[in-house]
Amino acid sequence: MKRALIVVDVQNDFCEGGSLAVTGGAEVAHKIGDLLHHWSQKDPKAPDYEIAVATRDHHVDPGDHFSDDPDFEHSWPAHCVVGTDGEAFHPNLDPQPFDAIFLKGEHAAAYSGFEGTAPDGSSLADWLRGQQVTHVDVCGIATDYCVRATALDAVKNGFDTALLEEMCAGVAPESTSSALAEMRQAGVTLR
Ligand code: VGL
Repeated sequence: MKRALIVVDVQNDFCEGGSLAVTGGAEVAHKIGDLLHHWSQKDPKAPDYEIAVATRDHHVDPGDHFSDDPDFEHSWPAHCVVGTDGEAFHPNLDPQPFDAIFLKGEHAAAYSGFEGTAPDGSSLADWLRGQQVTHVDVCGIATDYCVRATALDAVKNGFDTALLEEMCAGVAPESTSSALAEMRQAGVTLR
């Protein structure tokens, strides 16, 4: 058994003050930063991850994923545009000791971190398998969109998958509770 932490899209635009702010985003960034601090200090109380990776929304021109009149379900205000501060990790996510960072969504919507690629071109699934990872814990933003899609794809790719519910923030209460139910149904352990 080898466990990895997957930190999904903890970026400025998804936190308070960003263009697609999710309530509680900055607090989630702080909690994950705290976890990463203890983990990187090898604190015996920290979870036993052998690997930590992050995903980032990384848009250039994602077509109708962006809209001037967004419905906040299928279309969104412009966010996480490459080269802007909104695309950067939130400063509360400190430290950022990631073994790899997977970027997604340059020219189309990409909710799942499993659609992302590392700088060497490897996909998240192949990269994790290459590290002999069997178990993943998923956290980040947003519970009802990118976290949901990433956790569901983790299960589909054969990883034993848990969601760190307290380290996630959702766009809307209803879609967040249905996403939690769907993840549980798919075999994700909610922690
Ligand atoms: C996300 C909405 C639009 C997310 C990304 O990271 O969950 N949500 N794009």
